[in-house]
Amino acid sequence: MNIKQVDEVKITKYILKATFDDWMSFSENDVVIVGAGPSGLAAAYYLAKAGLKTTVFERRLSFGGGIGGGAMLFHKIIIESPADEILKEIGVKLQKFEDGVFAVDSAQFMAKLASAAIDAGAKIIHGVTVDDVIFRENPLRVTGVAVEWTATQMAGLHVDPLFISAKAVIDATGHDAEVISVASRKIPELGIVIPGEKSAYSEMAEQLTVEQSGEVAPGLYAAGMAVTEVKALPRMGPIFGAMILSGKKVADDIIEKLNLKVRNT
Ligand code: 48F
Repeated sequence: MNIKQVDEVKITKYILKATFDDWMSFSENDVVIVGAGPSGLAAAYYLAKAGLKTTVFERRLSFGGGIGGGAMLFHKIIIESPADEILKEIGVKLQKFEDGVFAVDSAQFMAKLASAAIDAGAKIIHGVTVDDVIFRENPLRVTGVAVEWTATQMAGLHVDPLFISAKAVIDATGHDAEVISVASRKIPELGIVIPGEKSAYSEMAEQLTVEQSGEVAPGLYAAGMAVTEVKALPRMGPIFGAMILSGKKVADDIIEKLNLKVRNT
């Protein structure tokens, strides 16, 4: 077998060219999603499938957020209907316990969900932290995010970020609702109040989290556990149906809004 010979400098040049082609493209987006956990990946899957230019920025060098840790590091989590339909669609194996309640393997769940989002056309960038938003007045709205290398932040270096535009920004950062928090603090005119999530009450939390997922200020949306933080909802623990359905609900809201805008212009 003859392996193609590529010298080191060519490797460097090809990586830089391919990377900067991508960064040039995704500096402007239909939707930016912050966080590649279950809600962010589900939103990315449906938005990309609808043909919207979708970029996900993920702080860590992996996918899945809280999926990977399973339940107290046990490698299974619970899914309830109707989210099982989505999992079937993307090829996740379900172990049925009772009507509408299933256990899934956390590794397969996060791999299949990430792969479904990427195959649908979403771009996922690892190792990048969103630490602020961009906004415009008249009318007041969030119009994008500020991004920084996670490594730069961890090193505590004083480095200015780059800015990325989006018609819609989704906070899918989990319990801390990091993007909505920074927007509420730095742009008080948005009128966002963050009461914080309540203790566990799973059956109520699942329903309310999905229902209350959506726009929290013009251009800024909450999905997943960020919703419980912003809407003072209870937590639910290692049951993940609402995370997937929350991502889908936010994607559907954005698709409808952006399509309406196109029709009206
Ligand atoms: O925490 P996470 O999994 O959020 P989620 O989609 O799902 C929550 C569940 O995993 C679980 C639960 C369900 O019952 O309670 O906790 O709401 O994923 C959030 C992702 O966002 C990344 C973080 O590394 C994780 O992968 N993230 C957080 N803040 C930032 C970020 C940030 N500022 N910039 C980029 N990525």
